[in-house]
Amino acid sequence: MRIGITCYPTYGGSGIVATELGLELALRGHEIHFISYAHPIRLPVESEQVHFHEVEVANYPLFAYPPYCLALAGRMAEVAERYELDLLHVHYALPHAVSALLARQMLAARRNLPFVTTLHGTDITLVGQEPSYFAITKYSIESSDGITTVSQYLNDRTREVFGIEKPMRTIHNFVNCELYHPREPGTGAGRRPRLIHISNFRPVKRPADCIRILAEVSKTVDCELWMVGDGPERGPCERLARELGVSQRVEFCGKQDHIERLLPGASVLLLPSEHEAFGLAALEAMACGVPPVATRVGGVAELVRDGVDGFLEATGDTAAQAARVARLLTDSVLHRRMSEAAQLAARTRFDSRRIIPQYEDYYREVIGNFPARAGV
Ligand code: GMT
Repeated sequence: MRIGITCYPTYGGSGIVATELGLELALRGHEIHFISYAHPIRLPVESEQVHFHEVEVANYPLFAYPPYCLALAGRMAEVAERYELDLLHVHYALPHAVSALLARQMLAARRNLPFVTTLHGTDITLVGQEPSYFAITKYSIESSDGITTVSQYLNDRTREVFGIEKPMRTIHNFVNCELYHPREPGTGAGRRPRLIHISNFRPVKRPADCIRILAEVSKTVDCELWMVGDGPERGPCERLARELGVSQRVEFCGKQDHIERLLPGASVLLLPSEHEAFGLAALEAMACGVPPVATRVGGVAELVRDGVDGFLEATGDTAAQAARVARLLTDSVLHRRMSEAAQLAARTRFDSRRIIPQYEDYYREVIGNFPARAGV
């Protein structure tokens, strides 16, 4: 198939999933065209089956806001026609599904261009519920030829909040277990255990809770914390670390391209989010044998089985999360058991080799169901 993929190219779960999906599909012989305003971060510069088409957004003094949505629609239509795309797959509803809808209409007389929208989380739980975006989010979802959600939780929530009656397919996020795996036994031995948090440091991720957890755990266990990523909460986290007297134990690593190299060096992943449609960072950690201590929100429980391959606690209950972390750091038998269970879950339930065919099947279904053009 020839597939156009649109996503946010910056750091964030939806862009990462879209990029990894495109790369995996290319490995399986499909021709992939990324269409976005910048090169997605995890996309290699050169790759035979993968192409990147930049969207240029011309500005004009009259525009208070350059109309990216329109420039994207025009580029989608142009790329679809030139490269004879079979389908567009957009990640994150706004504005991508609206642009895809326009592109499909622009080409309607000349070519079929069905589009699939994958809902990732905040497009439904936060942004889509803003009064100014609610109706257009609902319309763009209802107009999609196929809709997927990254968890059953998000599927149910979308139905509930937007009253969507069309079928939506749940396809869980995935991880490439050949790339994400534990490191050789013995490496890193002798240094103090490390906690790790990976996010875009938005308020919804509650990264400051990681600092509180570290402060609590380090009262009894000598440990450190790596904070990977960047965003608006980073400054407040740095200040809190100073206030709580743990700044010597925290490393703010900034944005990192090779998470798979950092994760295996950690003992526990912290995911204290307020909302989480899935929790991709937890899955990547599990594949590396790093048990997550996460919050019991959204779709996280579809991934982390409490007490089996990680722990789930209430949002904001940093004392309970710290107690779980301390136990994992001091009980090596428990840690080994959870680490092995986490790897097994990643391999048997969420490996890309299991999940990617679900997208391929769905694309075929959507293309097959797309109404034929009049006279064709
Ligand atoms: O907040 C982010 O990291 C980006 C965000 C998004 O909405 O694009 O991530 C979402 O998509 C990820 C990939 O599908 C999911 O693993 C995250 O759970 C989800 N984030 C939230 O729901 C807050």
